[in-house]
Amino acid sequence: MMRDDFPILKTTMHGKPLVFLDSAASAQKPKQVVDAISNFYTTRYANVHRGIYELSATATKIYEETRDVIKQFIKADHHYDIVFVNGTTEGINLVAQSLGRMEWLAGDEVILSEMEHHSNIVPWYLLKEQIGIKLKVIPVDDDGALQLNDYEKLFSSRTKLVAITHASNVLGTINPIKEMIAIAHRHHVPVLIDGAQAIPHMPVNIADLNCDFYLFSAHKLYGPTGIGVLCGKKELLKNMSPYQGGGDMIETVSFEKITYAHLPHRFEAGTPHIAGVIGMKAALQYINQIGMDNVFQHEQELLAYTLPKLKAIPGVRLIGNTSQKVGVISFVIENMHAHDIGTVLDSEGIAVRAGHHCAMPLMQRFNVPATIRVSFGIYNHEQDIDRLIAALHLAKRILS
Ligand code: ALA
Repeated sequence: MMRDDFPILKTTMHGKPLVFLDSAASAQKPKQVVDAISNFYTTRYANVHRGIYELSATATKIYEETRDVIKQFIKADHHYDIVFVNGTTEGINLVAQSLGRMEWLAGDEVILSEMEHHSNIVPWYLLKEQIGIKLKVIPVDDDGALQLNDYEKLFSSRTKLVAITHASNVLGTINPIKEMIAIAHRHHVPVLIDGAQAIPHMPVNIADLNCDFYLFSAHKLYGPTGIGVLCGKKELLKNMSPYQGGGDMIETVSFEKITYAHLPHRFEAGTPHIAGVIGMKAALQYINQIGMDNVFQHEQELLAYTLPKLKAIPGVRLIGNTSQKVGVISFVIENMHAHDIGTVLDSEGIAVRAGHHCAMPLMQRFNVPATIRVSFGIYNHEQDIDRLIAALHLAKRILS
Protein backbone atom coordinates (compact mmCIF):
# COMPACT_ATOMS: atom_id res chain seq x y z
CA MET A 1 0.00 0.00 0.00
CA MET A 2 1.33 3.38 -0.99
CA ARG A 3 0.81 4.94 2.47
CA ASP A 4 3.42 2.50 3.77
CA ASP A 5 6.02 4.39 1.73
CA PHE A 6 5.55 7.37 4.08
CA PRO A 7 6.77 6.28 7.54
CA ILE A 8 5.75 9.62 9.09
CA LEU A 9 2.09 8.67 8.58
CA LYS A 10 2.54 5.99 11.23
CA THR A 11 3.58 8.50 13.87
CA THR A 12 1.35 10.13 16.47
CA MET A 13 0.79 13.75 17.45
CA HIS A 14 -0.48 14.51 20.95
CA GLY A 15 -1.07 10.78 21.31
CA LYS A 16 -3.29 10.56 18.20
CA PRO A 17 -2.40 9.08 14.80
CA LEU A 18 -1.14 11.87 12.53
CA VAL A 19 -3.49 13.15 9.84
CA PHE A 20 -1.42 15.31 7.51
CA LEU A 21 -3.52 17.78 5.54
CA ASP A 22 -0.90 20.45 4.81
CA SER A 23 0.78 19.15 1.67
CA ALA A 24 0.34 22.52 -0.05
CA ALA A 25 2.89 23.89 2.43
CA SER A 26 5.20 20.93 1.90
CA ALA A 27 4.52 17.30 1.07
CA GLN A 28 5.79 14.36 3.09
CA LYS A 29 8.61 12.28 1.61
CA PRO A 30 8.40 8.62 0.60
CA LYS A 31 11.22 6.42 1.82
CA GLN A 32 12.34 6.00 -1.81
CA VAL A 33 13.33 9.70 -1.81
CA VAL A 34 14.96 9.57 1.62
CA ASP A 35 16.86 6.40 0.59
CA ALA A 36 18.06 7.93 -2.69
CA ILE A 37 19.51 10.93 -0.83
CA SER A 38 20.99 8.77 1.89
CA ASN A 39 22.54 6.34 -0.63
CA PHE A 40 24.00 9.20 -2.61
CA TYR A 41 25.68 10.70 0.46
CA THR A 42 26.73 7.27 1.71
CA THR A 43 28.17 5.76 -1.46
CA ARG A 44 28.21 8.15 -4.44
CA TYR A 45 28.83 11.67 -3.15
CA ALA A 46 31.17 14.07 -4.94
CA ASN A 47 30.88 17.55 -6.38
CA VAL A 48 29.65 17.87 -9.96
CA HIS A 49 31.36 19.39 -13.02
CA ARG A 50 34.65 19.43 -11.11
CA GLY A 51 36.60 16.19 -10.95
CA ILE A 52 37.95 13.90 -13.64
CA TYR A 53 37.60 11.01 -11.19
CA GLU A 54 34.84 8.42 -11.49
CA LEU A 55 32.88 9.50 -8.42
CA SER A 56 32.48 13.07 -9.64
CA ALA A 57 31.73 11.93 -13.19
CA THR A 58 28.93 9.68 -11.90
CA ALA A 59 27.48 12.43 -9.71
CA THR A 60 27.60 14.79 -12.70
CA LYS A 61 25.86 12.25 -14.91
CA ILE A 62 23.00 11.69 -12.45
CA TYR A 63 22.70 15.43 -11.84
CA GLU A 64 22.57 16.28 -15.55
CA GLU A 65 20.27 13.38 -16.46
CA THR A 66 17.70 14.74 -14.04
CA ARG A 67 17.05 17.64 -16.41
CA ASP A 68 15.72 15.11 -18.94
CA VAL A 69 13.63 13.34 -16.29
CA ILE A 70 12.07 16.72 -15.45
CA LYS A 71 11.48 17.57 -19.10
CA GLN A 72 9.67 14.29 -19.60
CA PHE A 73 7.65 14.82 -16.44
CA ILE A 74 6.36 18.23 -17.55
CA LYS A 75 6.43 17.46 -21.30
CA ALA A 76 8.82 20.27 -22.11
CA ASP A 77 10.12 19.90 -25.67
CA HIS A 78 13.39 21.02 -27.26
CA HIS A 79 12.35 24.69 -27.07
CA TYR A 80 12.87 24.59 -23.31
CA ASP A 81 15.79 24.37 -20.91
CA ILE A 82 15.81 23.35 -17.25
CA VAL A 83 17.58 25.58 -14.72
CA PHE A 84 17.97 24.32 -11.16
CA VAL A 85 17.00 26.93 -8.58
CA ASN A 86 16.43 26.56 -4.87
CA GLY A 87 12.67 26.78 -5.28
CA THR A 88 9.85 28.59 -7.05
CA THR A 89 10.63 31.78 -5.15
CA GLU A 90 14.23 31.90 -6.35
CA GLY A 91 13.12 31.12 -9.91
CA ILE A 92 10.73 34.08 -9.97
CA ASN A 93 13.40 36.35 -8.50
CA LEU A 94 15.82 35.10 -11.16
CA VAL A 95 13.45 36.07 -13.98
CA ALA A 96 12.60 39.40 -12.33
CA GLN A 97 16.24 40.37 -11.91
CA SER A 98 17.76 38.80 -15.04
CA LEU A 99 15.05 39.83 -17.44
CA GLY A 100 13.25 42.66 -15.72
CA ARG A 101 15.98 44.59 -14.00
CA MET A 102 18.38 44.32 -16.91
CA GLU A 103 15.95 44.89 -19.76
CA TRP A 104 12.95 46.90 -18.63
CA LEU A 105 12.46 50.62 -18.13
CA ALA A 106 10.48 52.82 -15.76
CA GLY A 107 6.83 52.70 -16.79
CA ASP A 108 7.00 49.16 -18.18
CA GLU A 109 4.26 46.92 -16.86
CA VAL A 110 3.78 43.44 -15.43
CA ILE A 111 0.35 41.83 -15.17
CA LEU A 112 -0.23 39.78 -11.99
CA SER A 113 -3.38 38.52 -10.33
CA GLU A 114 -5.07 39.14 -7.03
CA MET A 115 -4.59 35.48 -6.06
CA GLU A 116 -0.80 35.44 -6.25
CA HIS A 117 1.39 34.09 -3.49
CA HIS A 118 3.75 36.74 -2.09
CA SER A 119 6.56 35.02 -4.00
CA ASN A 120 4.91 36.15 -7.24
CA ILE A 121 4.23 39.68 -5.97
CA VAL A 122 7.27 40.80 -4.00
CA PRO A 123 9.91 40.16 -6.74
CA TRP A 124 7.89 42.43 -9.06
CA TYR A 125 7.30 44.98 -6.31
CA LEU A 126 11.08 45.08 -5.82
CA LEU A 127 11.39 45.96 -9.52
CA LYS A 128 8.83 48.69 -9.00
CA GLU A 129 11.10 50.09 -6.28
CA GLN A 130 14.31 49.48 -8.21
CA ILE A 131 13.39 50.71 -11.70
CA GLY A 132 9.84 52.05 -11.52
CA ILE A 133 7.81 49.37 -13.29
CA LYS A 134 4.02 49.28 -12.80
CA LEU A 135 2.03 46.33 -11.48
CA LYS A 136 -1.38 45.65 -12.99
CA VAL A 137 -3.65 43.19 -11.25
CA ILE A 138 -6.30 40.80 -12.62
CA PRO A 139 -9.19 40.79 -10.12
CA VAL A 140 -10.70 37.67 -8.58
CA ASP A 141 -14.49 37.14 -8.51
CA ASP A 142 -16.55 36.02 -5.51
CA ASP A 143 -16.10 32.34 -6.37
CA GLY A 144 -12.34 32.71 -6.56
CA ALA A 145 -11.92 32.73 -10.35
CA LEU A 146 -9.89 35.26 -12.30
CA GLN A 147 -12.02 37.81 -14.12
CA LEU A 148 -10.86 37.20 -17.64
CA ASN A 149 -12.71 40.13 -19.25
CA ASP A 150 -10.61 42.44 -17.12
CA TYR A 151 -7.43 40.52 -18.00
CA GLU A 152 -7.53 41.43 -21.67
CA LYS A 153 -8.07 45.12 -20.79
CA LEU A 154 -4.86 45.26 -18.75
CA PHE A 155 -2.52 44.91 -21.76
CA SER A 156 -0.84 48.03 -23.12
CA SER A 157 2.15 48.80 -25.33
CA ARG A 158 4.24 48.80 -22.11
CA THR A 159 3.29 45.29 -20.94
CA LYS A 160 6.45 43.21 -20.57
CA LEU A 161 5.26 40.06 -18.83
CA VAL A 162 2.24 38.25 -17.44
CA ALA A 163 3.12 36.43 -14.19
CA ILE A 164 0.32 34.27 -12.79
CA THR A 165 -0.19 31.17 -10.76
CA HIS A 166 -1.37 27.93 -12.36
CA ALA A 167 -3.34 27.02 -9.24
CA SER A 168 -4.05 29.12 -6.17
CA ASN A 169 -2.38 28.02 -2.93
CA VAL A 170 -5.40 29.35 -1.02
CA LEU A 171 -8.47 28.82 -3.21
CA GLY A 172 -7.33 25.76 -5.09
CA THR A 173 -8.60 27.43 -8.28
CA ILE A 174 -7.02 26.06 -11.45
CA ASN A 175 -6.61 29.04 -13.75
CA PRO A 176 -7.29 28.74 -17.50
CA ILE A 177 -3.68 29.45 -18.24
CA LYS A 178 -3.60 27.98 -21.74
CA GLU A 179 -6.19 30.50 -22.84
CA MET A 180 -4.47 33.28 -20.87
CA ILE A 181 -1.10 32.47 -22.43
CA ALA A 182 -2.63 32.56 -25.91
CA ILE A 183 -4.14 35.99 -25.16
CA ALA A 184 -0.79 37.30 -23.90
CA HIS A 185 1.01 35.94 -26.96
CA ARG A 186 -1.49 37.75 -29.21
CA HIS A 187 -0.17 40.90 -27.50
CA HIS A 188 3.44 39.63 -27.98
CA VAL A 189 3.89 39.36 -24.20
CA PRO A 190 5.65 36.36 -22.59
CA VAL A 191 4.08 34.53 -19.66
CA LEU A 192 5.58 33.22 -16.43
CA ILE A 193 3.59 30.53 -14.63
CA ASP A 194 4.03 29.84 -10.92
CA GLY A 195 3.41 26.11 -10.96
CA ALA A 196 4.21 25.45 -7.30
CA GLN A 197 0.65 24.47 -6.39
CA ALA A 198 -0.35 22.84 -9.67
CA ILE A 199 2.51 20.45 -10.25
CA PRO A 200 1.85 18.22 -7.20
CA HIS A 201 -1.83 17.81 -8.05
CA MET A 202 -2.29 17.54 -11.82
CA PRO A 203 -0.54 16.58 -15.05
CA VAL A 204 1.26 19.54 -16.64
CA ASN A 205 2.13 19.74 -20.33
CA ILE A 206 4.48 22.65 -20.93
CA ALA A 207 4.69 22.28 -24.71
CA ASP A 208 0.90 22.30 -24.97
CA LEU A 209 0.57 25.31 -22.66
CA ASN A 210 3.28 27.10 -24.64
CA CYS A 211 4.24 29.13 -21.56
CA ASP A 212 7.54 30.99 -21.55
CA PHE A 213 8.63 30.26 -17.98
CA TYR A 214 7.25 27.59 -15.63
CA LEU A 215 8.42 27.24 -12.04
CA PHE A 216 7.98 24.72 -9.29
CA SER A 217 9.56 23.43 -6.08
CA ALA A 218 10.50 19.81 -5.46
CA HIS A 219 9.44 19.84 -1.80
CA LYS A 220 5.75 20.14 -2.65
CA LEU A 221 6.17 17.21 -5.05
CA TYR A 222 7.39 14.69 -2.46
CA GLY A 223 11.03 15.68 -3.03
CA PRO A 224 13.53 17.52 -0.82
CA THR A 225 13.50 21.17 0.19
CA GLY A 226 15.96 23.65 -1.29
CA ILE A 227 15.63 22.57 -4.89
CA GLY A 228 13.28 23.63 -7.65
CA VAL A 229 13.01 24.15 -11.36
CA LEU A 230 12.88 27.08 -13.72
CA CYS A 231 11.79 25.71 -17.07
CA GLY A 232 12.18 28.45 -19.66
CA LYS A 233 12.13 28.90 -23.39
CA LYS A 234 15.68 28.81 -24.65
CA GLU A 235 15.13 31.79 -26.92
CA LEU A 236 14.35 33.93 -23.84
CA LEU A 237 16.87 32.40 -21.43
CA LYS A 238 19.76 32.78 -23.86
CA ASN A 239 19.33 36.55 -23.93
CA MET A 240 19.03 36.92 -20.16
CA SER A 241 21.94 38.09 -18.02
CA PRO A 242 23.32 35.89 -15.25
CA TYR A 243 21.42 36.21 -11.98
CA GLN A 244 24.31 35.44 -9.65
CA GLY A 245 28.04 35.27 -10.29
CA GLY A 246 30.44 32.57 -9.13
CA GLY A 247 31.99 29.28 -10.03
CA ASP A 248 30.45 27.00 -12.65
CA MET A 249 28.56 29.75 -14.50
CA ILE A 250 31.56 31.04 -16.44
CA GLU A 251 33.53 30.07 -19.52
CA THR A 252 36.58 32.30 -18.99
CA VAL A 253 37.51 34.78 -16.27
CA SER A 254 40.09 37.54 -16.21
CA PHE A 255 39.99 40.87 -14.40
CA GLU A 256 39.39 42.53 -17.76
CA LYS A 257 36.74 40.26 -19.24
CA ILE A 258 34.46 37.43 -18.24
CA THR A 259 32.53 35.19 -20.61
CA TYR A 260 29.63 33.16 -19.34
CA ALA A 261 28.79 29.48 -19.64
CA HIS A 262 26.08 28.26 -21.97
CA LEU A 263 22.57 27.50 -20.85
CA PRO A 264 21.56 26.33 -18.35
CA HIS A 265 24.82 26.58 -16.37
CA ARG A 266 24.97 30.35 -16.80
CA PHE A 267 22.22 30.57 -14.18
CA GLU A 268 23.67 28.05 -11.71
CA ALA A 269 26.48 29.79 -9.82
CA GLY A 270 28.37 27.87 -7.15
CA THR A 271 28.14 24.28 -6.02
CA PRO A 272 24.51 23.31 -6.56
CA HIS A 273 22.19 21.33 -4.30
CA ILE A 274 23.36 18.03 -5.80
CA ALA A 275 21.65 15.78 -3.26
CA GLY A 276 18.49 17.83 -3.76
CA VAL A 277 18.57 17.10 -7.47
CA ILE A 278 19.13 13.38 -6.76
CA GLY A 279 16.18 13.45 -4.36
CA MET A 280 13.99 15.28 -6.86
CA LYS A 281 14.81 12.67 -9.48
CA ALA A 282 13.74 9.91 -7.07
CA ALA A 283 10.53 11.81 -6.31
CA LEU A 284 9.67 12.16 -9.99
CA GLN A 285 10.35 8.48 -10.59
CA TYR A 286 8.14 7.64 -7.61
CA ILE A 287 5.28 9.83 -8.88
CA ASN A 288 5.68 8.49 -12.41
CA GLN A 289 4.96 5.01 -11.09
CA ILE A 290 1.68 6.26 -9.63
CA GLY A 291 0.86 8.47 -12.61
CA MET A 292 -0.19 12.11 -12.39
CA ASP A 293 -3.58 11.31 -13.95
CA ASN A 294 -4.23 8.97 -11.04
CA VAL A 295 -3.01 11.57 -8.53
CA PHE A 296 -5.43 14.13 -10.01
CA GLN A 297 -8.31 11.64 -10.02
CA HIS A 298 -7.65 10.60 -6.43
CA GLU A 299 -7.61 14.19 -5.19
CA GLN A 300 -10.77 15.07 -7.14
CA GLU A 301 -12.53 12.15 -5.43
CA LEU A 302 -11.31 13.38 -2.05
CA LEU A 303 -12.57 16.89 -2.88
CA ALA A 304 -15.98 15.47 -3.78
CA TYR A 305 -16.00 13.55 -0.48
CA THR A 306 -14.90 16.54 1.63
CA LEU A 307 -16.74 19.57 0.29
CA PRO A 308 -20.34 18.51 1.13
CA LYS A 309 -19.26 17.44 4.62
CA LEU A 310 -17.58 20.79 5.25
CA LYS A 311 -20.50 22.78 3.86
CA ALA A 312 -22.86 20.88 6.18
CA ILE A 313 -21.11 22.29 9.26
CA PRO A 314 -23.10 25.34 10.41
CA GLY A 315 -21.19 28.61 10.02
CA VAL A 316 -18.61 27.29 7.52
CA ARG A 317 -17.86 29.64 4.62
CA LEU A 318 -15.74 28.24 1.83
CA ILE A 319 -13.26 30.68 0.30
CA GLY A 320 -12.98 29.52 -3.31
CA ASN A 321 -15.96 27.86 -4.98
CA THR A 322 -14.85 27.21 -8.52
CA SER A 323 -15.51 23.86 -10.18
CA GLN A 324 -11.92 23.58 -11.41
CA LYS A 325 -9.92 23.02 -8.24
CA VAL A 326 -6.84 21.16 -7.13
CA GLY A 327 -6.93 19.44 -3.74
CA VAL A 328 -6.75 22.66 -1.72
CA ILE A 329 -9.70 23.94 0.34
CA SER A 330 -9.85 27.15 2.37
CA PHE A 331 -12.62 28.05 4.76
CA VAL A 332 -13.54 30.11 7.76
CA ILE A 333 -16.08 29.36 10.50
CA GLU A 334 -18.33 32.13 11.78
CA ASN A 335 -17.17 33.73 15.04
CA MET A 336 -14.10 31.51 15.31
CA HIS A 337 -10.52 32.48 14.54
CA ALA A 338 -8.62 30.26 12.11
CA HIS A 339 -5.66 29.94 14.49
CA ASP A 340 -7.89 28.72 17.33
CA ILE A 341 -9.45 26.12 15.05
CA GLY A 342 -5.98 25.06 13.86
CA THR A 343 -4.88 24.63 17.48
CA VAL A 344 -7.84 22.35 18.29
CA LEU A 345 -7.18 20.33 15.13
CA ASP A 346 -3.54 19.98 16.12
CA SER A 347 -4.54 18.67 19.53
CA GLU A 348 -6.49 15.99 17.64
CA GLY A 349 -3.38 15.06 15.62
CA ILE A 350 -4.55 16.87 12.47
CA ALA A 351 -2.09 19.15 10.66
CA VAL A 352 -3.62 21.96 8.59
CA ARG A 353 -2.38 25.45 7.82
CA ALA A 354 -4.11 28.44 9.42
CA GLY A 355 -3.18 31.98 8.44
CA HIS A 356 -2.90 34.27 5.44
CA HIS A 357 -1.00 31.65 3.42
CA CYS A 358 1.44 34.25 2.03
CA ALA A 359 -1.44 35.78 0.08
CA MET A 360 -2.44 38.93 1.97
CA PRO A 361 -4.04 40.68 -1.04
CA LEU A 362 -6.34 37.68 -1.46
CA MET A 363 -7.29 37.78 2.24
CA GLN A 364 -8.19 41.46 1.76
CA ARG A 365 -10.22 40.56 -1.34
CA PHE A 366 -12.33 38.13 0.70
CA ASN A 367 -12.30 40.37 3.76
CA VAL A 368 -10.89 37.72 6.09
CA PRO A 369 -7.75 37.96 8.24
CA ALA A 370 -6.94 34.28 7.83
CA THR A 371 -8.41 30.96 6.72
CA ILE A 372 -8.05 27.33 7.60
CA ARG A 373 -6.50 25.50 4.67
CA VAL A 374 -6.80 21.77 4.10
CA SER A 375 -4.64 20.40 1.30
CA PHE A 376 -4.28 16.89 -0.02
CA GLY A 377 -1.41 14.67 -0.97
CA ILE A 378 -1.37 11.27 -2.62
CA TYR A 379 -1.40 9.60 0.82
CA ASN A 380 -4.65 11.13 2.10
CA HIS A 381 -7.74 8.99 2.29
CA GLU A 382 -11.36 9.30 3.38
CA GLN A 383 -10.56 8.35 6.98
CA ASP A 384 -8.44 11.54 7.20
CA ILE A 385 -11.46 13.58 6.16
CA ASP A 386 -13.70 11.82 8.68
CA ARG A 387 -11.19 12.68 11.43
CA LEU A 388 -11.06 16.29 10.19
CA ILE A 389 -14.83 16.71 10.20
CA ALA A 390 -15.15 15.18 13.68
CA ALA A 391 -12.41 17.50 14.96
CA LEU A 392 -14.12 20.54 13.44
CA HIS A 393 -17.32 19.64 15.30
CA LEU A 394 -15.24 19.35 18.46
CA ALA A 395 -13.65 22.78 17.77
CA LYS A 396 -17.12 24.28 17.42
CA ARG A 397 -18.15 22.84 20.77
CA ILE A 398 -14.97 24.07 22.49
CA LEU A 399 -14.70 27.50 20.89
CA SER A 400 -18.24 28.76 20.50
N1 ALA B 1 3.74 28.34 -0.26
C1 ALA B 1 3.43 27.39 0.73
C2 ALA B 1 2.00 27.47 1.17
O1 ALA B 1 1.17 28.00 0.50
C3 ALA B 1 4.37 27.49 1.85
O2 ALA B 1 1.67 26.99 2.23
